[in-house]
Amino acid sequence: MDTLNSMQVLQLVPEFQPMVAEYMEVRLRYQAAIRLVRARLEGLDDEFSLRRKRNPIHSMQHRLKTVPSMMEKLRRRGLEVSIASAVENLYDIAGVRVICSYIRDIYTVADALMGQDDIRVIRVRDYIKDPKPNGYRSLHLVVEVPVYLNMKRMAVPVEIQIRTIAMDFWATLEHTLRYKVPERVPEEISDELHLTANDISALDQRMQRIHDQLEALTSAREEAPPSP
Ligand code: 0O2
Repeated sequence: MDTLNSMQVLQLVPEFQPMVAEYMEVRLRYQAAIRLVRARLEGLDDEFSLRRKRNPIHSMQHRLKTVPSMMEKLRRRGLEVSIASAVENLYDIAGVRVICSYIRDIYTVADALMGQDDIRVIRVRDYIKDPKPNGYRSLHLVVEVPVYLNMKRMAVPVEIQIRTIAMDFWATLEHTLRYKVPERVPEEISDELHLTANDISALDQRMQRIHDQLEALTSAREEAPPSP
C-alpha cells in the first residue's frame, strides 16, 4: 500500500483539519525555498567540477516536514500548536541534505553557499567538530533564502545538513535502529554504536588523506616541465 502523504494525513486527523488550507499556502513558500537552495548547490557543484575536475557533492535529498511531525515538535517544546506557530518557531520545515565525498568538501560547499549575498545565515551547528554525545556527525546550517510569492519577497528558512557518505551511512542506520526500539536503547548497544561512529570518522579522515596525496601527485605531474 502507498504511504499517506502529509496532506492526506492532515485530512484524516480531525484535529488537523482546520489547518489544511493554511498549510497548502505555507507549503508553497517552503517548496520554493527548497528549489532555490538545490539550484544554488547544483550551481556550486557544476562550477567546482569545471575548475577542479571533480564534484564535491555526491548526492542531495530534500524533504518538507510533515504536519504531525511539526505539531509534535511544537508540543514537545511547549509552544502553541498551529501552522502559524510552526512558521514562526521551526527552522526545519524545509530540509535539504547534502552528501559529500570528503570531509573538506563539506566546508567548501558550506562556505561557498554562505558567501552568496542574498542568503542570510541564521545558525551554524558543527556536529563534526563537536559530535553529539551519541557520535552523530554533520554540519547543520539554517539559512534564510528569498522567495517571491504573490509578487512579494519573503525570507524563508531552510535547514541544510551537510555530511560525508560515511557520516550519512551511520546517521541513516542509527535513525532506523533507534525507531526499532521505542524505549531507551540499552547502554552497551549505544556504546557500541558510538564506537562505530568513531570508526567511521577515522575512515573519513583516512580517505581525505588518500585523496590529498593523490591530488598532490596529480598536480606535481601537471606542473612538471615536459621531459626533453
Ligand atoms: P527529521 O525528520 O530528520 O528532520 P531545532 O529545532 O532545529 O532548533 P534540533 O531539532 O534539536 O533543534 O536541531 P538539530 O539537532 O540541529 O538537528 C535535528 C536534525 O538533525 C534531526 O531532525 C535529524 O535529521 C538530525 N539529527 C540530529 N541528531 C541526530 C542523531 O543523533 N541521529 C540521527 N540519525 N540524526 C540526528 P529531526 O527533527 O529528528 O527529524
